[in-house]
Amino acid sequence: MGYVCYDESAVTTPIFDNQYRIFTDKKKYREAAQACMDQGMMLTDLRDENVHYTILEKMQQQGITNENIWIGPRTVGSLLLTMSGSMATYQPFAKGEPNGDGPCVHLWNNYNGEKLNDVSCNNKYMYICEEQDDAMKNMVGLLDSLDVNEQKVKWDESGPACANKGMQLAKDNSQVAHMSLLNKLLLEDVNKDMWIDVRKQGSDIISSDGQVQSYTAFHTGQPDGNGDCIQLWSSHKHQWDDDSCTRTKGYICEEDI
Ligand SMILES: [Ca+2]
Ligand SMILES: [Ca+2]
Repeated sequence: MGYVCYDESAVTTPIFDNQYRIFTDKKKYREAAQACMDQGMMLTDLRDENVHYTILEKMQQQGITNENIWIGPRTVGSLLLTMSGSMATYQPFAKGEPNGDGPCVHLWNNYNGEKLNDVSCNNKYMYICEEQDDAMKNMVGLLDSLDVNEQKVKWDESGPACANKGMQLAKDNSQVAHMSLLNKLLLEDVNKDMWIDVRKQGSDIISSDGQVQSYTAFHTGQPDGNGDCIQLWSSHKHQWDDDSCTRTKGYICEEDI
């Protein structure tokens, strides 16, 4: 006897001609982000006040009140970035927020959803997905091209290990590339130090092909000069840290395009 499985608790509210959708099942941020992507959508950018207040109005019509709701943007260093890696242009944080208690951002029930708050991504909230625009589709493509390896190797060994898979060590030379790495680690729930294709050469930041790059994502207080290879530092939200190249860490490969 066959039957169809579906999650009855996942009530969805289509709004804006299906461009936005509110999901009322409560999930961790990464689970919510994955659920949106499984629908061909992405956690919403919440791009402006009009989108924000239309969502609040639709929720109220559905009797969804006093709820915390995940949106896509997360704090990265001092920036608030959308999942596709662009700057979040609309940031109606509550007074005193973001206070750094987590990188994930939600509509806050304390303010009837009118204000944003940063919290731990492990809280379980309802969430809002948005139909993917071109930047979101580009991000999905980047995520598919990345491969996270938890087996620990020295930095010098990480490039050849990727080459063995027909890939190369992942570059981190733009805000979008950086967000793709953070998204990948978050979606795969990996919180370990990771080598990437970034190192220091004198005062320059370079990749292994010798290309000097201007983009950096150092954690506050770094680089402090204790090594020439750059890791995504697990204890500091995977922002950059210079470290000894002979230490062993996981590594992220990308498709060699
Ligand atoms: Ca907070
Ligand atoms: Ca360091």
